[in-house]
Amino acid sequence: MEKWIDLRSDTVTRPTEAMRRAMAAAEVGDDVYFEDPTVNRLQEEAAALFEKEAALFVPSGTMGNQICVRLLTRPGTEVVVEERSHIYNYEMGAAAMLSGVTLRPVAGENGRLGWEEVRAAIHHRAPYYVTPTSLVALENSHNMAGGTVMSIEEMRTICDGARALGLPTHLDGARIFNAALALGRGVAEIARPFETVMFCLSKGLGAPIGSMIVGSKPLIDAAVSLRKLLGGGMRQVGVVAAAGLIALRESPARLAEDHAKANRLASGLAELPGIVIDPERVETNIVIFDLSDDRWATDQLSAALRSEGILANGIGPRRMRMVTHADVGFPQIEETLSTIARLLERGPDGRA
Ligand code: TLP
Repeated sequence: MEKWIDLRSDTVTRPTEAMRRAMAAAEVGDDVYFEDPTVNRLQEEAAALFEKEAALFVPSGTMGNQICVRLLTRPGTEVVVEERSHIYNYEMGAAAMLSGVTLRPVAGENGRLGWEEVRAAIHHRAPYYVTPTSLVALENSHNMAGGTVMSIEEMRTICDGARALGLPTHLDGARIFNAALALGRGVAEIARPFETVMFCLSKGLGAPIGSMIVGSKPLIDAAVSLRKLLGGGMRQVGVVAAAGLIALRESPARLAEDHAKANRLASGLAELPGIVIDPERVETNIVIFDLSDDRWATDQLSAALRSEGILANGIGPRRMRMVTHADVGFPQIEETLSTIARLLERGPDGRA
């Protein structure tokens, strides 16, 4: 039993017993010489599953995204992104530092972009003094929009439109398996129109560390050098990849449970006075809600929950995010709901 009910993110999961056993027994070699058999197997399986020519194991989603941005852009150009995307908000301005590009944020509807908005943000054959666009990057599922999912058709329309203008596309698919489940489609179909896709083994899939990028052989060959440049050449990293292999093979099958827990959490929250959430908008494992009771700010509710053994972060003065995952069960979801109900009734200063 976990001591905490930790709903801060699906990144907090501990490796399963099967993962720990596989890590202990992993066959390893020096991956900088491409000699780690476990890493090689993980990369081959990921490429096959995504129906791309090649895949590369990277330490984090951030590094994976940034390698792809660097691969597909040139300095002095612009990348079109959604305004609440991870690449834009949570990667420390890395695109500017590492690739010399600026980011052009476009407001989506619940994180979903349409080709019209994207097209309007693209500088194509613009006068010479306008920053040219070099890349369009999407995010699916969309984390900060509440785990929302763009349809295959929406993504394909954007990718086709971009390609017709000579532009490549990248998908931040940190939670692509959650998106695939919500869409009832395979990850390969989602990945098809994109030049590169990054996905995380260390979120809902439950591996302790690691992400993958997939794409064509020439792009992934170039990505190997960029990973080294960024300090991501990892030697006997088969000990980590072994857990990643289990995550890739076994974890997608249990994500439906995470979505069901998020659903239950959202519908329970919707019944509480002082909380605003539309449970219909919860499509995957992320639940975002607002506090309408002005006695409460998110930092107060976070602190009060922490003292009850529940961890959840604010993502704005009155907005909170809770993420379901393998280490939080249905009973803990019920406990979270009853604790929030009790706290809200009592008020932040302990008085009703
Ligand atoms: N997201 C983390 C935080 O950084 C916000 C989380 O707890 O959700 N793309 C997306 C869509 C992500 O949500 C994240 C991590 C990343 C990329 C970066 O992955 P890591 O943390 O492995 O660098």
